[in-house]
Amino acid sequence: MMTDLSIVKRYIRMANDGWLQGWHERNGGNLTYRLTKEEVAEMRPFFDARPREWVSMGVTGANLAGEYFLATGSGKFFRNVEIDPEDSICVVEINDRGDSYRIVWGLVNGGRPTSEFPSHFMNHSVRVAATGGACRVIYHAHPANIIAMTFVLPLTDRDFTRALWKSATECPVVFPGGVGVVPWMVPGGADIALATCEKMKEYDAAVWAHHGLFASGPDFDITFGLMHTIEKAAQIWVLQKSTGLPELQTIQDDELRAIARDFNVELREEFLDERG
Ligand code: 2HA
Ligand code: ZN
Repeated sequence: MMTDLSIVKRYIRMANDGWLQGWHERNGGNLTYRLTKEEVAEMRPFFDARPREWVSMGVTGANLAGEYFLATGSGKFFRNVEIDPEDSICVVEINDRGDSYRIVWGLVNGGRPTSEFPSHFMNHSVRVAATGGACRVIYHAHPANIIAMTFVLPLTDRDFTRALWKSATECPVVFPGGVGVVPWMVPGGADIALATCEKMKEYDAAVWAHHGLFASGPDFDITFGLMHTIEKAAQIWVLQKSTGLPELQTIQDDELRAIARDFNVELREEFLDERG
């Protein structure tokens, strides 16, 4: 059956891993994966005999026409994905204009793909273009520490990137391009989708002020790992500030450059201060 397929198992595992991290209270967060042609062929025997109605998305991603996505359902809880995937997740097909979807499997008790599907869809479109087709995963979660940071740091890409890079030595290696920051906006609509897209043209992760984090990548490991690394760095930042003690030392900008040189990554130079 559908849930025996490797790709579906790995998708469910990622959703459950996020739940276990505490990033998905209630119906918080959403996960979409753009299927390969081979994966769609494997799935096709399990598709519903009659696909559901086409639903207009109000946004267009011409480069995603004819693609298929695994998606969490709107109002569904990550906590339930592993124990009841047929009720919690779905596969959707995109039409040949790239502006509508229809459910071809899953959400057996009714429902729609995630309320953030327009955001996910538009960001897949942007990331597919930015990565030459490599990007397949978009993941949105509500990790507490990165959200906490959005109350006390200026909401700029530079401030967040520097704070995170300096909180844990691996960070500049994992996200050398930095992270974008989207100001507080109403979730679920076209505005937050477009604002996030502007950031995701340049970054593979974007912070949503007072809300959460949006991350993208070529596969589940890399995307989950990016979310995990950013949130871990945010936790260290928050813990460090919470001691109330003055900061006696940190990683210097030239030390960030030294990491980049040895690990062969290119840091966004405009986020670094002048050479010392
Ligand atoms: O799915 O996380 O941003 C609920 C949300 C909306
Ligand atoms: Zn959210």
